[in-house]
Amino acid sequence: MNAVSAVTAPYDAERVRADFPILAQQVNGHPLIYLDSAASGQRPLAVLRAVERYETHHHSNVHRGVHALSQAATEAFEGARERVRRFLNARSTREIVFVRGATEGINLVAQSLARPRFGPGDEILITGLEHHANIVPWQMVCEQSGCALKVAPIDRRGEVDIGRLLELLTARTRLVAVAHVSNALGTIVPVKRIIEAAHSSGALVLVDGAQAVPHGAVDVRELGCDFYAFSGHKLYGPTGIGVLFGREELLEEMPPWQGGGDMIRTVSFEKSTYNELPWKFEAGTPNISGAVGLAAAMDYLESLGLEAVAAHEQRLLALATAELERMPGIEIIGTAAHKAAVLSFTLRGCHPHDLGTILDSEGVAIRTGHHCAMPVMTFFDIPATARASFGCYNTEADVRALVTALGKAREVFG
Ligand code: C6P
Repeated sequence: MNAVSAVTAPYDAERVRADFPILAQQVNGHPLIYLDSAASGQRPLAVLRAVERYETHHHSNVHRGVHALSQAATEAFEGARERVRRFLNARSTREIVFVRGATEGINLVAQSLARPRFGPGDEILITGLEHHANIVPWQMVCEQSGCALKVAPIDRRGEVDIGRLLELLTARTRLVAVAHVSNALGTIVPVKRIIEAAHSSGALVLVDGAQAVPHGAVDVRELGCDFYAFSGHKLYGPTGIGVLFGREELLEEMPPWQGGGDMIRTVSFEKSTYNELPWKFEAGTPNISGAVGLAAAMDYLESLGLEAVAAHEQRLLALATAELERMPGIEIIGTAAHKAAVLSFTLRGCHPHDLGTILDSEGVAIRTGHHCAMPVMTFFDIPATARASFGCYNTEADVRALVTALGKAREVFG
């Protein structure tokens, strides 16, 4: 993920915003200021239209029929897979498994790779900033197989303690599972460095890319990761679709984790044989329109330019950070040197939920809570944070609206 580099053409966020019809509405009598893209991005017209076109003209089941519609649907679905392959620069579409989202992708690796192969004496290494989706599946595998879970700690800035991580990386470590970007803190984790260290110690690496793919180009070959999981809905695509990239040699050796239609080659009551990659891991009718929408979202984002979007978001993050740092009573949680477009904070004397409600009454949508990262909250000894997150459509005016609404909240609670 290359967060920022020089941008030539000026980025026109107002024009980008106009591509997102949902943003042109009033909430509680105010123009909607959507600062919750880390929870779910909104969809541009290009995505809405691609899904509508598919549903209106091409829908049928995939891989099954000889009739024209089934072939059109299969082409659309497999075309989307090729689009994802290009987006990630994977070697082959055999490495691109469609799943429901990052959560399902991680569970697939936990159940298909780790559960049958890992046992007592083996270790899985994660970090202290993981989302529950990159903690609980590994805890389940540990219960099922007898292997152990190790956690590399974070520091007060919200950065992974790489020194400790390297100490915890031993010959017993079979897999390192790490977020590329923390959803609760915004920290960009130096995953390439972690991957290199893990590989030289003989461990595989899964990267949870849910919060990284919207904020910079990801090249799985350049990274060298073994698995990379993300969700379509954080990338301005539909919900219920996501991707697990896996290196072909690894996926080839892994057993299917769900059985049913499409994942088989032959079935008899005595024995079934399995389909080729990637369909071996796609039991049942897939989310076809979701894949079509995801491909359209990738086209859209690349038309804006991932680097340009990332640079724009970095400007908004820097502006919002500077403004909030000036406000007495506000504490920013997560001050890593390299952050993506996430700003978590607390206001003294005000529960984040109350803060979220006040901001909502001003039309400003932020997320409050533990952000499915309870260990992060425990580490900072807080129950929750308020979190503003930025996407390609946010503007400096959105940051000013956030600051103004926070000013009102401070008048109430200050
Ligand atoms: N984070 C947030 O508001 P799913 O639910 O499968 O699409 O994504 C799960 C997930 C995995 N990893 C990271 C780093 C994430 O941020 C998320 C989802 C949302 O932060 C919802 S809790």
